[in-house]
Amino acid sequence: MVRITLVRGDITAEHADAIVNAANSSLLGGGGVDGAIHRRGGPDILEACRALRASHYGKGLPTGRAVATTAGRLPARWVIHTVGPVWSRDEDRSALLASCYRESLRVADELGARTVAFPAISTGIYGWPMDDGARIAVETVRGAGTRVEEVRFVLYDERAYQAFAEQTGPAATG
Ligand code: AR6
Repeated sequence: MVRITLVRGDITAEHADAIVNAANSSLLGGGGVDGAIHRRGGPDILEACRALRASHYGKGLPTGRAVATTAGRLPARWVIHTVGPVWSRDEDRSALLASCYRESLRVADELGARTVAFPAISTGIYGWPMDDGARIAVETVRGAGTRVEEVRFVLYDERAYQAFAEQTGPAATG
């Protein structure tokens, strides 16, 4: 079964086989973790994203899907870009958020990645409530049936870390 660990920090510093980017469907970068990944990873990532747009995703990468590129200058080998749903008060989009985690792990399996680092997808600019985002993340990874050995949730602040720790229990924390 996949081992889940929690760390507090900046995902661009992670030495994992793959790190996951909370992207948008344009794949052309943005703010938040997406901005940080492109900034620190350098132009090769954007170039790879542009190539993917041209070959496969002219209309954008659909919400809930995932796709991999080089990690450029980052310490990881690959960046897996996934598009989280914008949180909605009126509509339950949980299945799409779960799909981001599941699809990212499916791509990681295709790549042969053993360690994968995730941010708390959709919980920043896209407005998803942190506790619920943490619950969906942990439940989905536990149920994913992946060959990935370790999933590391890299949480940017104490509030996010505590929300995930609530879901995993003490086994995942340092
Ligand atoms: N490392 C780890 N976590 C981070 C980092 C970092 N360097 N920076 C932010 N976070 P967000 P979203 C946390 O907004 O909500 C972009 O413009 C942050 O505190 O990055 O999925 C995209 O292009 C939050 O808990 O992603 C999209 O347009 C979590 O990462 C849109 O934002 C996700 O916050 C996606 O919004």
